[in-house]
Amino acid sequence: MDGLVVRTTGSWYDVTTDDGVVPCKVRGRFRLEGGDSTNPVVIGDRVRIQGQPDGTGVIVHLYDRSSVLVRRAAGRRVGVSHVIAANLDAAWVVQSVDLPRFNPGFVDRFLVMAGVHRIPAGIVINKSDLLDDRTGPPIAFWADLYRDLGYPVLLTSALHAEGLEPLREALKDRISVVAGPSGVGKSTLLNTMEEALDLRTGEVSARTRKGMHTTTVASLHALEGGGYVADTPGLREFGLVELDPPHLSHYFTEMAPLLEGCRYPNCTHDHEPGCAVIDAVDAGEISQERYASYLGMLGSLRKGEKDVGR
Ligand SMILES: Nc1nc2c(ncn2[C@@H]2O[C@H](COP(=O)(O)OP(=O)(O)OP(=O)(O)O)[C@@H](O)[C@H]2O)c(=O)[nH]1
Ligand SMILES: [Mg+2]
Ligand SMILES: [Zn+2]
Repeated sequence: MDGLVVRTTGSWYDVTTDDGVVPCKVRGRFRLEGGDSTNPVVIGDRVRIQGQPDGTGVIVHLYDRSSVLVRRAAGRRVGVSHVIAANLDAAWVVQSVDLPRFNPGFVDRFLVMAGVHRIPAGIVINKSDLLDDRTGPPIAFWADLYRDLGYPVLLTSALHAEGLEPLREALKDRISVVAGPSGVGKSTLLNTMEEALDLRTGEVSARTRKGMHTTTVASLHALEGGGYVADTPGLREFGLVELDPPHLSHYFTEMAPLLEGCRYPNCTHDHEPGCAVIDAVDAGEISQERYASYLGMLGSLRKGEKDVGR
């Protein structure tokens, strides 16, 4: 029997089949084949299962994945990855206008990792009800910047049920994931958009202005209009994996078309003479913010390489 993995908790995997949801275990060898990943079977995986007399199942085969969204495992070295979900058609990074504050570094890292795995990505900016004289200008700046780069940017308020129609349309008939820091309102947004969902939501701490990590496991949900969406636990940071420093610029959409113009083919665009990217930054064609973000990522990739080499 074939099915779709919709939830994983420790050693159990909920698999949706023609007979409904079957709680499954994984045959031991998958753990060994998982390689450098902390989790061998993830939501979005297509699997074959063998039913057991007690109504549970055993996952006996993992079908090839068309895509994966991967980040560096929390607190691990660069070489160890955590697969968030498989077989994704789209990946949305969710941020909020405030509480917690919009985090462009998180967005840029997410966009790079989606790019590496060839998953079309977009940005949801939630809590639009918190737009005011203070929050408005920076949010307008970031929204324009990412739109100019060609990414879809959706502005929503889960609280006031505003901006949900474009989101619903974007999620229709495909498998998508929403990911972002804790407390930006990922679960609230999905609950408001899709009444049948009853995802747990939590407060943002008044002291730290951050979320409390309410969602603890990723889960995939069928949508009324067709398609599936994955809600995921909030992340402190989005760690990069599987990237050589000279390749990073390929995933900055404003840099990629310029790379032929650099004097050195393995230019990292931070110090080399004759660099087309540095020229474009100086000419104001690439934003200072994105370039700073690029340099930050380059630094952490280099640092990570050294860690792994030890
Ligand atoms: N003002 C405002 N608050 C919102 C909005 N959406 C969600 N919230 C609040 O933000 C807090 C966090 O919401 P959650 O949906 O639990 O956030 P999350 O992103 O799922 O967080 P984790 O599961 O911890 O990753 C809750 O108090 C929500 O009521 C919104 O559009 N506007
Ligand atoms: Mg949540
Ligand atoms: Zn260069």
